[in-house]
Amino acid sequence: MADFAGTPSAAHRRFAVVASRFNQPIVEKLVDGALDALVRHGASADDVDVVWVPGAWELPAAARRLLTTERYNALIAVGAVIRGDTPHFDFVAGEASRGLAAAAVDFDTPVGFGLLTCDNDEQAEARAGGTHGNKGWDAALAALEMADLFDRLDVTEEG
Ligand code: INI
Repeated sequence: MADFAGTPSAAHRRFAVVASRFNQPIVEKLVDGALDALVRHGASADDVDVVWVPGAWELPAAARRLLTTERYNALIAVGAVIRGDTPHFDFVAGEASRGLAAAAVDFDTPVGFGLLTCDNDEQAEARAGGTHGNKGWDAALAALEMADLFDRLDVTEEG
């Protein structure tokens, strides 16, 4: 029986953080968290790009555009969708989530999911470096582990 698991290592790998500007103060903290995770696991600044889009709705299209370049071992998507008085939240959060999942599967490349979908600002602050951690950091860690796992599985396929 073979057992496979990735270990988070950024060395000799390239990453892009794709971030949505809507609710920018919160999203900047998610970007900082993601970059901190990448650097702490061995990424060099030259191997990480940060790409900004207007809102979470635009994250999937940007992710797909980045993945077509084949420059990256993984992406980390970060953003913040905060519920308002209309059903708008459900459309933006739902399509952004679905689109990011589809991009990862369609391009066979990990996409860390650091998109906050919250009822209010307090919930978002708590998850952007507050009492519930930093979901940008968590998403980057998952992307690091998955990038390493995919490389290990590639070697197995070739062998
Ligand atoms: N985009 C977000 O990233 N978060 C939100 O909370 C949000 N709200 O509430 O509307 C939001 N809307 C903008 C949307 O993502 C698009 O940028 C816009 O519709 C233009 O295409």
